[in-house]
Amino acid sequence: MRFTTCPLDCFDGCSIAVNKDLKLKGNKSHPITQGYLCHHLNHYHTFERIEEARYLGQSIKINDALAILSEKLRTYEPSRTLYFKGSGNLGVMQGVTKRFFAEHKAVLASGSLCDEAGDAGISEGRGANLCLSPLHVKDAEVVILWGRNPSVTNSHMLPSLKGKTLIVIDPVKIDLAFNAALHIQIKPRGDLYLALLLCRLVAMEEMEDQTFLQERTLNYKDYLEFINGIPMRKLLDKSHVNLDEVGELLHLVKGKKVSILVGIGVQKYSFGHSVLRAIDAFGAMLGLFGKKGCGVGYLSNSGFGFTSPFKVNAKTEPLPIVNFGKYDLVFIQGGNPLNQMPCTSKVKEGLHKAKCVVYFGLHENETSSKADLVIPALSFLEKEDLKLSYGHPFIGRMPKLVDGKSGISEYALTQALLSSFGYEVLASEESIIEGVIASNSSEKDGFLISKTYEEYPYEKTFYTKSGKFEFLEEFDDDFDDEEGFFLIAAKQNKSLNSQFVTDDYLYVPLSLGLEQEERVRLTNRYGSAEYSVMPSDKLRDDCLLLYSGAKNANQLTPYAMSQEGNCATYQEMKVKLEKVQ
Ligand SMILES: Nc1nc2c(c(=O)[nH]1)N[C@H]1C(S)=C(S)[C@@H](COP(=O)(O)OP(=O)(O)OC[C@H]3O[C@@H](n4cnc5c(=O)[nH]c(N)nc54)[C@H](O)[C@@H]3O)O[C@H]1N2
Ligand SMILES: Nc1nc2c(c(=O)[nH]1)N[C@H]1C(S)=C(S)[C@@H](COP(=O)(O)OP(=O)(O)OC[C@H]3O[C@@H](n4cnc5c(=O)[nH]c(N)nc54)[C@H](O)[C@@H]3O)O[C@H]1N2
Ligand SMILES: [Mo]
Repeated sequence: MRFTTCPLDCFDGCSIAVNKDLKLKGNKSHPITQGYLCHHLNHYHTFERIEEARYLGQSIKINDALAILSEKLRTYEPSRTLYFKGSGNLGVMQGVTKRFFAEHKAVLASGSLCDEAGDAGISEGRGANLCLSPLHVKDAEVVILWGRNPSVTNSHMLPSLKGKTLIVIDPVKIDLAFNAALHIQIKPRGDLYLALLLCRLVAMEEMEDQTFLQERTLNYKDYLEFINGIPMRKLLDKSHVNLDEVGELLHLVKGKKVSILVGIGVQKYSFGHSVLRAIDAFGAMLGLFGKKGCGVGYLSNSGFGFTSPFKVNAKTEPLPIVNFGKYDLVFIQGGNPLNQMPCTSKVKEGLHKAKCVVYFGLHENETSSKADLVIPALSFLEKEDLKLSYGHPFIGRMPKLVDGKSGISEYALTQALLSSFGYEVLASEESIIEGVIASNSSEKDGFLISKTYEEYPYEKTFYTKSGKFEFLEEFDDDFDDEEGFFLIAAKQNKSLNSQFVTDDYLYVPLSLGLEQEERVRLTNRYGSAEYSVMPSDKLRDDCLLLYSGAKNANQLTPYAMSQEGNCATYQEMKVKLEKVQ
């Protein structure tokens, strides 16, 4: 039996036992994985891979693909070459390709389709974004799931939720809402206002942790003044909650060890950074940071404390709104922008205009089908890598376990390009990987763990300049809550974004009186598309839902990015619905 780590974009970063037939099993002795895996890994070998490289629709040898790539890189101006990386594989070594493109003076798409708006807010208040792992949450008495859906996106958190008082804040009645002591079915985009409302009430009820506020925070008085200036009516209307619910929430958390687990649901908006700062402020007023079983956890900065081996200086463009059409050569690695990026019509138009689109990935998808040059990647079992997880502090080795039949690793592709262009080549994979590990790890129960978590997160310090927690001082919200439905973007069990088994239904509230498979058209200023519907009793009457990876998931999402963090804002819009006759 040999061991590796899951490469997928997920909180869990599972430790996997692999037998000689390459069957994957959850590592029983790993404190997070506890012997079980998700649907994706249990069926990993059943998903079709790209077997051969191809150019203009014709199969070619991998070496010919590399020769064509080199030739294209020489043909087009480096300043008109774009490097774009998705999050299909979150291994540290995936970033190696950036080394070549930076050296070549190409433009790098930089920013996020995911969590960076929230991350920016957390970084402003706490100086660094650390995780609350399942081992930490195990010691909580109350857990608030705030725009996060662990039974789908973080199943290895579930054992730590057993027996806890659960509070769910989500516009959707997610599975865990059925086990919750309280479900606040909040209006989408209302979380900032709910968090400020909670802060107001904590102050009114004198529930603050005064010692924490005095010793560990910076500008609390100004913050109180700021929130007291916002009319109560506005806070209630914008979040669409009532005082009974909020009172119940405060009653449930009073004097308890509380972990607040926040997901990306709350921050898919222009002011996403402020939402996280407001939730953090609520946590700080209750004095939750740096203590056993307590805290506010989000998708953390997994690389915090480690040296990053592929840090480069390069010209960048904001990723969520990058205009592919401005470039001659577009190199896309580990992503499917034609399905996953916001505003599909813009992406389509841009990729159509670019002279040569290269797709470097594992599976066929919307983007590979439009690419001129397709280069198959090796799977995580076939190359050397290392995983730092955004949901727990364990470091996962990912040794090469088997030779790949086709495809090339990111390291080998980069090394080939660097030497073809006469640039300085890379150090060995082993030395890069060991260098990262050595920079910030220690051993715990036979596993490597980030040194940052030898104590409770923020136990000794915040990572801001002042060393203290800093409250938010303002926010900017000019969204026009026009007529129409909110369109929620969420994750589902059998897909990992557009990989594996996707679900194309548009979920609609029962109040619309639509039948399963009825066809409807959604329209807004960004686009229009048709869907088959699936009625659901889990939605608010003002919400529709499409899962990540659904066909046409991004026809209506904004060509825009967040105020901070260069992040996509998938839910900063509303849609109109009409039946298709
Ligand atoms: N099985 C599976 N696991 C995954 C993924 C996957 O595709 N499939 N994707 C991975 C990735 S890339 C990520 S980033 C993480 C994301 O992990 P999560 O953040 O847990 O995932 P989401 O489903 O995007 O959002 C969580 C919840 O936010 C709610 N929500 C939407 N809008 C709002 C709002 O305005 N306010 C509030 N309070 N809630 C809102 C949704 O209804 C949803 O239940 O999961 C990772 N894990
Ligand atoms: N409408 C809507 N849009 C969304 C979201 C949503 O919830 N709703 N979620 C957003 C979020 S949170 C995220 S993180 C993004 C994700 O968006 P993407 O980063 O585009 O993720 P995937 O759809 O998983 O596509 C990843 C691709 O990586 C390739 N791949 C896998 N492993 C490897 C490897 O080892 N090497 C290489 N070279 N390629 C590999 C696979 O072929 C796969 O097609 O989408 C965002 N877009
Ligand atoms: Mo994500």
